[in-house]
Amino acid sequence: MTIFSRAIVRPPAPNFSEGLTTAKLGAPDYERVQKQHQDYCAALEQCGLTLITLLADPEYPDSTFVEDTAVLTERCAVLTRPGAPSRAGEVARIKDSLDDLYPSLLSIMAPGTLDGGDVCDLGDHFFIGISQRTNEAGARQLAEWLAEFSYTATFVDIRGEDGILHLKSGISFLGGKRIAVIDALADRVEFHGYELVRVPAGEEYAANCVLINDHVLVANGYPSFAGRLKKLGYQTIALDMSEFRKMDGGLSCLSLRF
Ligand code: CIR
Repeated sequence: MTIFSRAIVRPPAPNFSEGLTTAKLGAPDYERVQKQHQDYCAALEQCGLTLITLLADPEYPDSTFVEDTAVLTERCAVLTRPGAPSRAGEVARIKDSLDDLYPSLLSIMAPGTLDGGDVCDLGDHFFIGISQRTNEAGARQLAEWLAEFSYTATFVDIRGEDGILHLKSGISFLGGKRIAVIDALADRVEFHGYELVRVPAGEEYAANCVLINDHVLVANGYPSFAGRLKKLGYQTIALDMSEFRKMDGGLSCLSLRF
């Protein structure tokens, strides 16, 4: 299992509420979102990670969702090419931080688009979502880069799924052959051979959880799913995500773990 030691995070900027969203949950409160981000960072530290904290970047209101800008693995790092035009410039900003950490950075090139939220890393294998943000060319390019480093990949087309922005809005890796999955994706052939932990109906948002070393970060307020994880022996850390959710964000998108 991958052991993570560090994470990159970027606090939300004062104009966080100007980012993209489809959720009709009202505008996020800036003080609350700052507090939720601080709690998130504290949880990452509790998992044993050392944080690299970037400066808030008001030029890109969605830039706190750093996960979408890069795919970091043990053997390579790939800069993405986000599917939302308003987020394209975030990649050059994250590149500055990654240049020091990875000797050679790979890139997704036009016409490919790819958001890190569509990339589910299972160790030696990856699921790559084809979504509103990640197109087939982007998914193919990433799979080709990964293959050069002896990783395998499977595509999961989620374009027909309502209510999930990215693949990892609907699935999460839980170690070994185990993945958390929402009902809408549970019958996909791509997941045959995996042990599925079903996310109960009504708790779909909780599917975006994050396994980090000995802990799993889960969104607060989804008791059935949290109970299932505890029963399976996971140590969970529940975090209030209300303000990020208003901007379609989940737990995984707030950090790049490596
Ligand atoms: C966006 O629409 O791009 C942001 N408001 C939310 C991105 C969430 N990222 C993720 O789930 N990986």
